Amino acid sequence: MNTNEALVNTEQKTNAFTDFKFDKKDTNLILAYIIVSFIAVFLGAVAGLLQIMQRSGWLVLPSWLNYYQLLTAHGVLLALIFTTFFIVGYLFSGVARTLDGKLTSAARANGWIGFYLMVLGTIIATITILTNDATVLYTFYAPMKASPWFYIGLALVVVGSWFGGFGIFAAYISWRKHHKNQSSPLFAFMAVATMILWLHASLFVAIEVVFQLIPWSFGWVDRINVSLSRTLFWYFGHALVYFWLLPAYIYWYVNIPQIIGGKIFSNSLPRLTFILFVLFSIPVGLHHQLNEPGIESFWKFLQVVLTMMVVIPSLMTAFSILATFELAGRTRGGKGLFGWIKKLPWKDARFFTAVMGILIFIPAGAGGIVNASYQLNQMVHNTWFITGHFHLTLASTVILTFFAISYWLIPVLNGRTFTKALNKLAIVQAVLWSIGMLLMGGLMHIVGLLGAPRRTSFSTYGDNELAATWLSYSQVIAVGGVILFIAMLLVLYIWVNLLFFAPKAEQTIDYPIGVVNEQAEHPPRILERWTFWIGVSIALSLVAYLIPIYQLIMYGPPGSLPFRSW
Ligand code: HAS
Ligand code: CU
Repeated sequence: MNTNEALVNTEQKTNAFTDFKFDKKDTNLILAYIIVSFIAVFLGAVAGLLQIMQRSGWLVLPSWLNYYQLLTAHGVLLALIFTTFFIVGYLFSGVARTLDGKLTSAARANGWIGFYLMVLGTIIATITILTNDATVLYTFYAPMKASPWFYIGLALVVVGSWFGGFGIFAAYISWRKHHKNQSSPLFAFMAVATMILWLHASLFVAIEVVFQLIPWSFGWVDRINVSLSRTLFWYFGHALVYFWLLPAYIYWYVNIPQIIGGKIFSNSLPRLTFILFVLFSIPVGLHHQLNEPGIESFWKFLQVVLTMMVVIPSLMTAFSILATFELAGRTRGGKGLFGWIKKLPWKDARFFTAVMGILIFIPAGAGGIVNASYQLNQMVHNTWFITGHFHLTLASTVILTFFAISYWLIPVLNGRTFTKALNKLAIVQAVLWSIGMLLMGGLMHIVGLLGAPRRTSFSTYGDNELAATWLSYSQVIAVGGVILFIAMLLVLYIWVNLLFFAPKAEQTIDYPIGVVNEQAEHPPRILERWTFWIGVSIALSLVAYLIPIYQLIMYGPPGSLPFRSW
């Protein structure tokens, strides 16, 4: 079959549900994931507030609680638990909506198995953090050691999320069977790509946890190959950041066009960007280890080059969403070079909140390129610059987008209205969140350049002069943290209202799925040949990782025991 052959475009058809309503069984599953994510984000935010106040000298923690414990809770609950629950819930919702309007029973069953495994894992891991038996931060770097139950808890979360992925694949495969020769709806395509990326990457953290950390923490083996464990972690860890980002991109590409009365600009370009992420998100993890011994600089440099490749799909995204916004603004009557900007629905929190995230991504992404530059990394590695970087990416761009999603997703699921009053509050929330993050994340970049270390509790460093400058920045950073916490309380208020108290809507609320621009070309068939792309992804990862991992296992870096003694 000709690989360039065009497929029938289904986007138009799937948009034809005017009176779309979720099956109750799907609603329950999706809501379960979303509600747990809300609980996690709130608890994580409490830990964040306390720790930034401690680090800035505003607060002395009671003897039963310490800074690193809070930092672990903050990282695990936000970066791992909140994100994964929210993402799986959101992906299920869009897959159900675009693939014939409901999930298959196999998809649902996998969804529930995944949910219970993840909840169980979360409870176990959280208990070990609270009892101070797992104060190892969210990256759980060896040789810091946690209770084995912490690793078991996290393993359950990862395996649970795989079932979420299997559920999405099940729905997709069944749809493909019944719709031969059609390209899948964009949302479903992107959800599948995201889950392929996730399965590939998280397999390697599972290997680290199961074969290294669990045996070592139970005391079955005495020693651990530290460099190998970190390398396996980052094999997973960089792709993890795209596992957070891609669902936000799905929202920008697929849902926002409908919300702003525009059209999806192209049906092929977004697919190509997601394929590029599947290929290039993984063979780049060494950019987190540029300053670590035991890995030859050739491999580090190769992965730096590949990191620059993974920037390309984000630049393509910048181009495409700008085009989508401009087309929408012009359809709404915007004239002149910039007149269309004014015509965008700035007062709609579902748009505004996400756009705040999109705008913050411009400096945030630029910071990422600084981190990835081999030489500059020496300047910023292990400083607060990096903490600033991921508060502008994950904690601004991604989270603001997730807030925006929640404002229509809950109403679609439970039939309550996102009232004008709630919408106004949400706009205030987005403004406060952005100010708080820019103060906190922005200044962390600056003070990081002055040398302030990351992952460090309050210290005056023996009244050192330089440290005193860091401390003066910390005061403003902590103000940012307090503003953020207020914004967190606002969004919590909005969620509780949307879940329980907002008035029931009189009509069904439609799930926004954009229509593809009529002039857009049909996507080429090759983009949907998953086995081919998975093969290329594995091949690229082998090129980037096979030899460095082989060397770590056979010879071991200086100071660490290899698997085979020499
Ligand atoms: Fe990163 C460390 C490099 C993106 C998260 N990153 C981290 C850590 C986290 C993280 C959590 O190379 C810390 C891990 C730890 O604990 O140690 N990062 C990059 C690069 C990118 C990047 C090159 N990071 C992210 C994203 C994250 C994230 C996204 C979370 C979601 N990062 C690094 C490196 C390190 C690192 C090193 C290790 C540092 C060290 O030494 O430890 C790129 O993907 C960024 C590409 C993005 C862009 C921006 C595109 C802009 C767009 C918006 C356009 C807006 C328009 C305006 C057009 C180039 C799409 C619209 C118009 C209107 C009118 C509204
Ligand atoms: Cu990275």
